[in-house]
Amino acid sequence: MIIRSTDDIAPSEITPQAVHARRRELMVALGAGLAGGVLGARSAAAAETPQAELLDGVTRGRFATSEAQTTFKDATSYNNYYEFSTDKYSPAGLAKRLRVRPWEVVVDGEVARPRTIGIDELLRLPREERIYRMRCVEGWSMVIPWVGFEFARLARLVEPTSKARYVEFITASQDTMPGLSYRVLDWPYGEGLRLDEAMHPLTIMAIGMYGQVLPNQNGAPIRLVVPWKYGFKSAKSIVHIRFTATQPGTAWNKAAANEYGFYSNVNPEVDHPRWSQATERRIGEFRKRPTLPFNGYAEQVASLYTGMDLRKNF
Ligand SMILES: Nc1nc2c(c(=O)[nH]1)N[C@H]1C(S)=C(S)[C@@H](COP(=O)(O)O)O[C@H]1N2
Ligand SMILES: [Mo]
Repeated sequence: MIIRSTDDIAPSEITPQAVHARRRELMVALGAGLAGGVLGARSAAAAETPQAELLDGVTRGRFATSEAQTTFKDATSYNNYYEFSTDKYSPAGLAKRLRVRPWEVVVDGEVARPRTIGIDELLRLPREERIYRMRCVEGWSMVIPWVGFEFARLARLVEPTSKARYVEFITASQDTMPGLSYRVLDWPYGEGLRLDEAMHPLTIMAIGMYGQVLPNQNGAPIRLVVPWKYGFKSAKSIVHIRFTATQPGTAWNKAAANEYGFYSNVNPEVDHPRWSQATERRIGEFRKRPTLPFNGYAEQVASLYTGMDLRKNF
Protein backbone atom coordinates (compact mmCIF):
# COMPACT_ATOMS: atom_id res chain seq x y z
CA MET A 1 0.00 0.00 0.00
CA ILE A 2 1.26 3.44 -0.90
CA ILE A 3 0.68 6.04 1.76
CA ARG A 4 0.18 9.50 0.34
CA SER A 5 -0.41 12.82 1.98
CA THR A 6 -3.72 14.49 1.09
CA ASP A 7 -1.70 17.14 -0.72
CA ASP A 8 -1.11 14.52 -3.44
CA ILE A 9 -4.78 13.85 -4.08
CA ALA A 10 -5.75 14.86 -7.61
CA PRO A 11 -8.79 17.12 -8.12
CA SER A 12 -10.44 14.25 -10.03
CA GLU A 13 -10.44 12.20 -6.83
CA ILE A 14 -11.71 15.05 -4.72
CA THR A 15 -14.80 15.77 -6.77
CA PRO A 16 -16.59 12.40 -6.44
CA GLN A 17 -15.89 12.51 -2.71
CA ALA A 18 -17.61 15.91 -2.46
CA VAL A 19 -20.55 14.70 -4.52
CA HIS A 20 -20.84 11.66 -2.29
CA ALA A 21 -20.84 13.78 0.85
CA ARG A 22 -23.55 16.04 -0.58
CA ARG A 23 -25.72 13.08 -1.52
CA ARG A 24 -25.53 11.83 2.04
CA GLU A 25 -26.45 15.31 3.30
CA LEU A 26 -29.48 15.38 1.06
CA MET A 27 -30.57 12.00 2.42
CA VAL A 28 -30.15 13.29 5.96
CA ALA A 29 -32.17 16.40 5.08
CA LEU A 30 -34.95 14.25 3.59
CA GLY A 31 -34.94 11.95 6.58
CA ALA A 32 -35.18 14.94 8.91
CA GLY A 33 -38.08 16.32 6.90
CA LEU A 34 -39.96 13.04 7.18
CA ALA A 35 -39.30 12.65 10.89
CA GLY A 36 -39.94 16.36 11.50
CA GLY A 37 -40.37 15.83 15.21
CA VAL A 38 -38.81 17.31 18.29
CA LEU A 39 -35.39 15.87 19.09
CA GLY A 40 -35.79 13.37 21.87
CA ALA A 41 -32.52 12.13 23.29
CA ARG A 42 -30.15 14.56 24.96
CA SER A 43 -26.73 14.67 23.41
CA ALA A 44 -23.98 12.84 25.22
CA ALA A 45 -22.22 16.21 25.54
CA ALA A 46 -25.09 17.73 27.48
CA ALA A 47 -25.05 14.75 29.83
CA GLU A 48 -21.34 15.34 30.44
CA THR A 49 -21.98 18.84 31.83
CA PRO A 50 -24.97 18.37 34.15
CA GLN A 51 -24.77 21.97 35.40
CA ALA A 52 -25.40 23.32 31.88
CA GLU A 53 -28.83 24.59 30.98
CA LEU A 54 -30.38 22.20 28.48
CA LEU A 55 -32.57 23.49 25.67
CA ASP A 56 -35.93 21.83 25.14
CA GLY A 57 -38.21 21.93 22.12
CA VAL A 58 -35.34 21.75 19.64
CA THR A 59 -36.46 20.47 16.24
CA ARG A 60 -34.22 19.00 13.56
CA GLY A 61 -33.31 21.62 10.99
CA ARG A 62 -32.35 21.60 7.33
CA PHE A 63 -28.86 21.29 5.83
CA ALA A 64 -27.54 18.96 8.55
CA THR A 65 -24.24 17.41 7.55
CA SER A 66 -23.90 13.73 8.37
CA GLU A 67 -20.13 14.05 8.91
CA ALA A 68 -18.78 13.10 12.33
CA GLN A 69 -19.33 15.84 14.91
CA THR A 70 -16.45 17.49 16.68
CA THR A 71 -16.42 16.46 20.34
CA PHE A 72 -18.04 18.87 22.79
CA LYS A 73 -14.73 19.03 24.61
CA ASP A 74 -12.78 20.17 21.53
CA ALA A 75 -15.48 22.64 20.45
CA THR A 76 -15.48 24.28 23.89
CA SER A 77 -11.76 24.25 24.70
CA TYR A 78 -10.17 25.42 21.41
CA ASN A 79 -11.70 28.82 20.66
CA ASN A 80 -11.02 32.14 19.05
CA TYR A 81 -12.42 34.87 21.28
CA TYR A 82 -9.94 37.74 21.11
CA GLU A 83 -11.78 39.90 23.65
CA PHE A 84 -10.57 37.33 26.19
CA SER A 85 -7.30 36.15 24.70
CA THR A 86 -5.51 35.58 21.41
CA ASP A 87 -4.56 32.15 22.76
CA LYS A 88 -7.03 29.43 21.79
CA TYR A 89 -7.01 27.48 25.03
CA SER A 90 -7.61 30.48 27.33
CA PRO A 91 -11.16 31.65 26.45
CA ALA A 92 -12.65 28.47 27.98
CA GLY A 93 -11.50 29.62 31.42
CA LEU A 94 -11.44 33.40 31.05
CA ALA A 95 -14.91 33.70 29.47
CA LYS A 96 -16.49 32.32 32.65
CA ARG A 97 -16.43 36.00 33.71
CA LEU A 98 -18.60 37.14 30.77
CA ARG A 99 -21.86 38.62 32.14
CA VAL A 100 -24.65 37.08 30.04
CA ARG A 101 -27.59 38.58 32.00
CA PRO A 102 -29.17 41.04 31.69
CA TRP A 103 -28.69 40.97 27.89
CA GLU A 104 -30.40 42.97 25.18
CA VAL A 105 -29.87 43.20 21.45
CA VAL A 106 -30.51 46.60 19.84
CA VAL A 107 -31.85 46.13 16.30
CA ASP A 108 -32.03 49.37 14.33
CA GLY A 109 -30.89 51.27 11.24
CA GLU A 110 -32.83 50.91 7.99
CA VAL A 111 -35.87 49.22 9.54
CA ALA A 112 -39.52 50.23 9.93
CA ARG A 113 -39.68 49.04 13.57
CA PRO A 114 -36.39 49.48 15.43
CA ARG A 115 -36.41 47.49 18.66
CA THR A 116 -34.37 46.54 21.67
CA ILE A 117 -35.01 42.84 22.13
CA GLY A 118 -34.41 41.13 25.46
CA ILE A 119 -32.55 37.82 25.35
CA ASP A 120 -35.54 36.00 26.87
CA GLU A 121 -37.70 36.91 23.89
CA LEU A 122 -35.00 35.66 21.51
CA LEU A 123 -34.71 32.43 23.49
CA ARG A 124 -38.47 31.90 23.07
CA LEU A 125 -38.30 31.89 19.25
CA PRO A 126 -38.73 28.38 17.80
CA ARG A 127 -35.25 26.87 17.76
CA GLU A 128 -33.83 24.09 15.65
CA GLU A 129 -30.63 22.10 15.38
CA ARG A 130 -28.30 22.85 12.47
CA ILE A 131 -25.26 20.60 12.14
CA TYR A 132 -22.78 22.72 10.22
CA ARG A 133 -19.19 22.47 9.06
CA MET A 134 -17.23 25.52 10.28
CA ARG A 135 -13.84 26.48 8.87
CA CYS A 136 -11.43 28.94 10.40
CA VAL A 137 -9.25 31.09 8.14
CA GLU A 138 -6.26 29.61 10.00
CA GLY A 139 -6.90 26.21 8.39
CA TRP A 140 -8.75 24.12 10.98
CA SER A 141 -12.36 23.06 10.84
CA MET A 142 -15.05 21.55 13.06
CA VAL A 143 -18.55 20.09 12.73
CA ILE A 144 -20.89 21.62 15.28
CA PRO A 145 -24.54 20.92 16.11
CA TRP A 146 -25.78 24.47 16.64
CA VAL A 147 -29.17 25.37 18.07
CA GLY A 148 -30.75 28.55 16.83
CA PHE A 149 -33.12 30.23 14.40
CA GLU A 150 -32.75 31.76 10.97
CA PHE A 151 -31.59 35.37 10.94
CA ALA A 152 -34.50 36.06 8.56
CA ARG A 153 -36.91 35.40 11.43
CA LEU A 154 -35.30 38.12 13.51
CA ALA A 155 -35.34 40.49 10.52
CA ARG A 156 -39.10 40.04 10.21
CA LEU A 157 -39.52 41.44 13.75
CA VAL A 158 -38.09 44.81 12.65
CA GLU A 159 -39.08 44.97 8.95
CA PRO A 160 -36.02 46.15 6.97
CA THR A 161 -36.80 49.08 4.63
CA SER A 162 -36.02 49.10 0.89
CA LYS A 163 -32.84 51.10 1.72
CA ALA A 164 -31.34 48.23 3.74
CA ARG A 165 -28.57 46.51 1.75
CA TYR A 166 -26.19 45.31 4.48
CA VAL A 167 -26.33 44.16 8.08
CA GLU A 168 -23.74 45.06 10.69
CA PHE A 169 -23.22 42.93 13.80
CA ILE A 170 -21.60 44.55 16.83
CA THR A 171 -20.48 42.45 19.76
CA ALA A 172 -20.13 43.02 23.50
CA SER A 173 -17.39 45.03 25.22
CA GLN A 174 -17.23 44.39 28.95
CA ASP A 175 -14.82 45.09 31.80
CA THR A 176 -14.71 41.28 32.09
CA MET A 177 -12.62 41.09 28.89
CA PRO A 178 -8.86 41.35 29.40
CA GLY A 179 -8.20 41.30 25.65
CA LEU A 180 -9.71 44.76 25.16
CA SER A 181 -6.55 46.28 26.69
CA TYR A 182 -4.63 45.11 23.63
CA ARG A 183 -5.41 46.92 20.42
CA VAL A 184 -5.09 43.83 18.24
CA LEU A 185 -8.46 44.69 16.72
CA ASP A 186 -10.54 47.86 16.63
CA TRP A 187 -13.02 47.04 19.44
CA PRO A 188 -15.87 46.37 19.62
CA TYR A 189 -15.53 43.37 17.30
CA GLY A 190 -17.80 44.06 14.35
CA GLU A 191 -18.81 42.00 11.34
CA GLY A 192 -21.02 42.53 8.32
CA LEU A 193 -22.99 40.69 5.67
CA ARG A 194 -24.78 41.76 2.53
CA LEU A 195 -28.54 41.68 3.22
CA ASP A 196 -29.14 38.71 0.89
CA GLU A 197 -26.38 36.74 2.64
CA ALA A 198 -27.89 37.51 6.04
CA MET A 199 -31.37 36.54 4.83
CA HIS A 200 -30.16 33.23 3.32
CA PRO A 201 -31.73 30.26 5.15
CA LEU A 202 -28.28 28.90 6.07
CA THR A 203 -27.53 32.02 8.16
CA ILE A 204 -28.60 31.51 11.75
CA MET A 205 -28.45 33.21 15.12
CA ALA A 206 -27.23 30.52 17.49
CA ILE A 207 -28.34 30.39 21.12
CA GLY A 208 -26.97 26.93 21.85
CA MET A 209 -24.90 23.95 20.74
CA TYR A 210 -24.95 20.21 21.53
CA GLY A 211 -28.47 20.60 22.97
CA GLN A 212 -27.53 23.12 25.64
CA VAL A 213 -27.21 26.91 25.95
CA LEU A 214 -24.09 28.40 24.34
CA PRO A 215 -21.00 28.12 26.53
CA ASN A 216 -19.57 31.62 27.11
CA GLN A 217 -16.40 30.91 25.12
CA ASN A 218 -18.53 30.00 22.09
CA GLY A 219 -20.34 33.36 22.11
CA ALA A 220 -23.07 33.31 24.75
CA PRO A 221 -25.81 34.28 24.88
CA ILE A 222 -26.32 34.81 21.13
CA ARG A 223 -24.02 34.71 18.11
CA LEU A 224 -24.10 34.65 14.34
CA VAL A 225 -23.29 31.46 12.38
CA VAL A 226 -22.54 31.70 8.63
CA PRO A 227 -21.20 28.28 7.59
CA TRP A 228 -19.95 29.10 4.07
CA LYS A 229 -17.64 31.87 5.31
CA TYR A 230 -14.44 31.77 7.35
CA GLY A 231 -15.08 31.46 11.10
CA PHE A 232 -14.33 35.08 11.94
CA LYS A 233 -17.52 36.22 10.16
CA SER A 234 -19.57 34.37 12.81
CA ALA A 235 -19.54 37.09 15.48
CA LYS A 236 -19.95 36.08 19.13
CA SER A 237 -21.95 37.69 21.96
CA ILE A 238 -23.90 40.15 19.80
CA VAL A 239 -25.40 43.29 21.36
CA HIS A 240 -26.31 45.37 18.31
CA ILE A 241 -27.59 44.55 14.82
CA ARG A 242 -27.78 47.46 12.41
CA PHE A 243 -29.34 47.36 8.93
CA THR A 244 -27.42 49.78 6.69
CA ALA A 245 -27.50 51.25 3.17
CA THR A 246 -23.70 51.11 2.80
CA GLN A 247 -21.16 48.37 3.42
CA PRO A 248 -20.13 48.36 7.10
CA GLY A 249 -16.53 48.12 8.28
CA THR A 250 -15.49 44.80 9.81
CA ALA A 251 -12.91 44.13 12.53
CA TRP A 252 -10.58 41.89 10.51
CA ASN A 253 -10.81 43.99 7.36
CA LYS A 254 -9.87 47.09 9.35
CA ALA A 255 -6.94 45.20 10.90
CA ALA A 256 -5.51 43.86 7.60
CA ALA A 257 -7.48 44.73 4.44
CA ASN A 258 -5.10 42.80 2.16
CA GLU A 259 -5.64 39.59 4.16
CA TYR A 260 -9.34 39.72 5.11
CA GLY A 261 -11.92 41.01 2.65
CA PHE A 262 -15.53 41.88 3.32
CA TYR A 263 -16.86 38.64 1.79
CA SER A 264 -14.46 36.07 3.28
CA ASN A 265 -16.19 33.15 1.59
CA VAL A 266 -14.35 29.86 2.09
CA ASN A 267 -12.43 29.49 -1.18
CA PRO A 268 -9.69 26.89 -1.75
CA GLU A 269 -8.64 28.77 -4.90
CA VAL A 270 -7.88 32.08 -3.24
CA ASP A 271 -4.96 31.79 -0.85
CA HIS A 272 -4.48 33.96 2.18
CA PRO A 273 -1.41 36.12 1.35
CA ARG A 274 0.62 34.19 3.94
CA TRP A 275 -0.70 30.62 3.51
CA SER A 276 -2.71 28.30 1.26
CA GLN A 277 -6.43 27.79 1.79
CA ALA A 278 -6.56 24.59 -0.31
CA THR A 279 -6.66 22.14 2.62
CA GLU A 280 -7.77 22.07 6.22
CA ARG A 281 -7.34 19.97 9.34
CA ARG A 282 -10.57 18.79 10.93
CA ILE A 283 -10.07 19.02 14.68
CA GLY A 284 -9.70 15.45 15.95
CA GLU A 285 -8.21 14.19 12.66
CA PHE A 286 -4.60 13.88 11.61
CA ARG A 287 -4.64 13.93 7.83
CA LYS A 288 -5.56 17.14 6.10
CA ARG A 289 -8.63 17.19 3.89
CA PRO A 290 -9.33 19.32 0.84
CA THR A 291 -11.24 22.52 1.49
CA LEU A 292 -14.43 22.76 -0.55
CA PRO A 293 -15.67 25.93 -2.30
CA PHE A 294 -18.04 27.79 0.02
CA ASN A 295 -17.08 25.20 2.65
CA GLY A 296 -19.22 22.60 0.84
CA TYR A 297 -22.33 24.81 0.67
CA ALA A 298 -21.83 25.91 -2.95
CA GLU A 299 -25.08 24.32 -4.07
CA GLN A 300 -26.96 26.52 -1.62
CA VAL A 301 -25.06 29.82 -1.87
CA ALA A 302 -22.97 30.06 -5.07
CA SER A 303 -25.83 31.84 -6.86
CA LEU A 304 -25.52 34.77 -4.43
CA TYR A 305 -22.24 35.64 -6.18
CA THR A 306 -23.14 35.15 -9.85
CA GLY A 307 -21.09 37.48 -12.04
CA MET A 308 -18.77 38.53 -9.20
CA ASP A 309 -14.99 38.12 -9.42
CA LEU A 310 -14.35 36.19 -6.20
CA ARG A 311 -10.60 36.84 -6.44
CA LYS A 312 -11.23 40.56 -6.19
CA ASN A 313 -14.15 40.22 -3.79
CA PHE A 314 -12.39 37.83 -1.42
N1 LIG B 1 -16.74 38.62 19.32
C1 LIG B 1 -15.94 37.75 18.70
N2 LIG B 1 -16.48 36.88 17.81
C2 LIG B 1 -15.69 35.98 17.17
C3 LIG B 1 -14.28 35.96 17.38
C4 LIG B 1 -13.74 36.89 18.32
O1 LIG B 1 -12.52 36.94 18.57
N3 LIG B 1 -14.59 37.75 18.96
N4 LIG B 1 -13.49 35.05 16.70
C5 LIG B 1 -14.03 34.53 15.42
C6 LIG B 1 -13.22 33.44 14.86
S1 LIG B 1 -11.73 33.85 14.14
C7 LIG B 1 -13.67 32.13 14.83
S2 LIG B 1 -12.80 30.91 14.01
C8 LIG B 1 -14.95 31.75 15.51
C9 LIG B 1 -14.69 30.63 16.50
O2 LIG B 1 -15.89 30.16 17.07
P1 LIG B 1 -15.85 28.94 18.10
O3 LIG B 1 -14.89 29.29 19.20
O4 LIG B 1 -17.26 28.79 18.59
O5 LIG B 1 -15.39 27.72 17.33
O6 LIG B 1 -15.54 32.84 16.22
C10 LIG B 1 -15.49 34.09 15.56
N5 LIG B 1 -16.26 35.09 16.30
MO1 LIG C 1 -11.15 32.04 12.79
